[in-house]
Amino acid sequence: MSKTIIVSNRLPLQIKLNNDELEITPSVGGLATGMKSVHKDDGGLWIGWSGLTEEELNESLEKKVDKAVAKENCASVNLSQNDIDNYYFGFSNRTLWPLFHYFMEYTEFEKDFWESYKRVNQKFADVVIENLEDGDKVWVHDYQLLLLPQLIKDKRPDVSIGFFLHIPFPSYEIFRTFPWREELLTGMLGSDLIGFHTYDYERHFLSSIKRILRLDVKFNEIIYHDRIVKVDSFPMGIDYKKFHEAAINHTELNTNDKSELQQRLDDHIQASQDTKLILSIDRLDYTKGIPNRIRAFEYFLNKYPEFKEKVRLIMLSVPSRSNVPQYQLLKKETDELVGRINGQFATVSWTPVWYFYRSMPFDNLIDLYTSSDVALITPVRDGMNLVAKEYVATRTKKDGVLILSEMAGASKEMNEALMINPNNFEQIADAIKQALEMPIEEQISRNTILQKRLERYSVEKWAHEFMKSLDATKNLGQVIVSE
Ligand code: GDG
Repeated sequence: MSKTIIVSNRLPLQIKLNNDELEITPSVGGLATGMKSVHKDDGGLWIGWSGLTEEELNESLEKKVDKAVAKENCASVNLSQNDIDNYYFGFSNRTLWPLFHYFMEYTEFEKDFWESYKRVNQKFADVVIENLEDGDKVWVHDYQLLLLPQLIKDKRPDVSIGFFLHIPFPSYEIFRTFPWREELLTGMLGSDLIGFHTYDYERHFLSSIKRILRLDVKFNEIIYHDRIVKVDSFPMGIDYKKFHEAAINHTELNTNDKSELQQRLDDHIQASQDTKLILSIDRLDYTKGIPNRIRAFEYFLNKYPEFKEKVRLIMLSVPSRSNVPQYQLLKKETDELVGRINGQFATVSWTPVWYFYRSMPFDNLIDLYTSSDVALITPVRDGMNLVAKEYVATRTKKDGVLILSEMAGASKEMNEALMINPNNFEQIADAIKQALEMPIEEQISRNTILQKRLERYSVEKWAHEFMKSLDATKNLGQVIVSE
């Protein structure tokens, strides 16, 4: 029976090494959930890095890892510490990530990073090819593996290959600065279907294809050698049911079953019924607009002083890529800004910003989503932003207001949110005021529409639509042959 091979940088598993014993737990992230029907229910295989470097594994441990991941329908690609430093922290996170998010000043064009990226993409290709059987399809994920589709296609032209980019594709003017731009584009063109979150990213990609490779593009189809490569947008959804049901169960908890965090949040709500909570959750990443958010909140408190002691910003910032220098600088800047605003405005009974620098278990995430009156999401660039969708999904009474940056891919599908430009503090301050004063009927009417849309376009539906479209590309190839 033919299967689908999913390929991503990391396997959907957390693997820990404990005195030569392996502890394996499945990841519960959005991608893993969305791909479940393609992966496990369909007899598929997931290929990726296990999270343990070659240096951490001796021969017998490597065999143990292979055996353990095989049980989860996975196969691992072995990477060395040098690969991780250069391909992952280097080329992926210091070149592609900043460039594709329009942070030119952070982008490093390092030949060594690029060479490592090519080598590691080849390592992935070898494992994919080793596991391919006739009739299999391949779905490659994200910016760490842009060269992989062509590496597979070269060896197995018969195989259908889909590629999905989870981050923005930048405009031609940005992309053209990239020294190895032709190689990157032709790497992607090994796919039969290339998917993006939004139509804008698709448009930017096609423009680079036309202007850099000078290829013919008809609507959303690229004529490439004797093949057609289809390009389309597939906005990724969330596991709506999981978030919505967790929120329903959460409201039914007895006091004794509540988390410590929830008890603190309840205390806060009880202490002053008219004090509101504004929430933000993101990885500590310079694309997420964290300093902008804090500065805009400070601006809001200065512009509308009547809200002092009546509102609190809860910021959950999850540590991320902390060995990359820009992330260390951002951490410092965030600490200082939070310190400044708390120092300036706090009273004996009120701290304006509650700041958590850590990741939290899923239940605490639900505590935060369900207790907050407003979600303030201000990325300066973001492929999609699933947090915006998760917040809305947990509003079981349909109250709550989402303030969303127009620079997030999610803004294209969430028109009922209060939309802001993350660089316009005046506008953010006014949106915060509007959100805090929004009549409950208006909140319900906005969230009703948003929830319906999120429920319909869940992450399972997203994966299904992508696979359906990939299957349909098989017929496109025949059109060319018969012309
Ligand atoms: C990339 C793109 C695109 C966060 N903190 C905790 C936690 N989370 C979960 C959230 C959410 C996910 O992590 C974050 O997803 P985002 O979409 O917001 O952002 P990125 O990590 O940057 O993801 C992005 C996405 O890929 C998908 O294509 O939307 O644009 O940058 O699901 O709930 N989960 C737990 N504890 C935390 O502390 N358990």
